Amino acid sequence: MNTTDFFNELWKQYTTKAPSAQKVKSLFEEEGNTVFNDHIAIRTFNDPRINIDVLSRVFIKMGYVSKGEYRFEAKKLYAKHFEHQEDPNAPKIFISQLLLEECSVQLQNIVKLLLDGVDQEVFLQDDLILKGRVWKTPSHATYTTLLEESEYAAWMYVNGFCSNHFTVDVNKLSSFDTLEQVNHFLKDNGFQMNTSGGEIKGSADQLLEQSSILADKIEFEFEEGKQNITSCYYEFAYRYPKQDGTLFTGFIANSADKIFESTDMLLQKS
Ligand code: OOG
Ligand code: NI
Repeated sequence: MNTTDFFNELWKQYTTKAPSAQKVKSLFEEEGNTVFNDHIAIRTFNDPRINIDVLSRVFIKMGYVSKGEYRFEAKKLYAKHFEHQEDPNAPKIFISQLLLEECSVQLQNIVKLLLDGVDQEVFLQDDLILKGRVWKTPSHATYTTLLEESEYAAWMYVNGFCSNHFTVDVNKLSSFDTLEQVNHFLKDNGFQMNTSGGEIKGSADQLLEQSSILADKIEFEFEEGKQNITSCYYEFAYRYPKQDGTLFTGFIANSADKIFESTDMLLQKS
């Protein structure tokens, strides 16, 4: 599969889980914009079978290189971002992993058993991140147990491998000059913003401003029956130039920490 097909397929799967993203993109297009994607993000556990090193392989093959690393103490997460070596228009890739050894033994056992139950060949495939949840049907009881300890773990348990968000490159929108204007437009159209840490995370000083709408809620078939879960969300990023005049391409840990919460059910109003 070539790079374009890969990202198209990823977008297709993402928008089935996050129909709001498709709606927002269409609204921007109706205003005369062409929408470019700044980055995508993938979540995983740091089990050696599916850790960042494993999930990034497919991108390395496409010509991506590792550029930055980030640590989220409270959430027990570690992340890396990747950029394409030649193509500055290729979306950046942000991959995070839950540090299992810092979690409870109970959580570690849940994840280990889950992964042990999967045909191990699946983890070696290049299109793993297009496969969604590759383990057995989740139980709502286990979901609740995970949720008490880590929203990230619970989200991963039901959603599996995918792009949990795409990101509108606000610099390239023709009908908006600022992220504030974008947020205003989103709220006018009835979308709920992630307000954790403020509607806009980051600043011109930090060379990156970000906002996101809350993840869509979808009905999910657990072992015990149907329940709502959060799926994927849409992000908006505005980048500022560095001293050398080129745009900053990294991420800001403090902002990312709050962006993660876009999938937190507790932030949802209704
Ligand atoms: C990633 C959150 C961080 C950013 O742009 O800082 C992020 C996630 O929700 O998995 O995307
Ligand atoms: Ni992001």
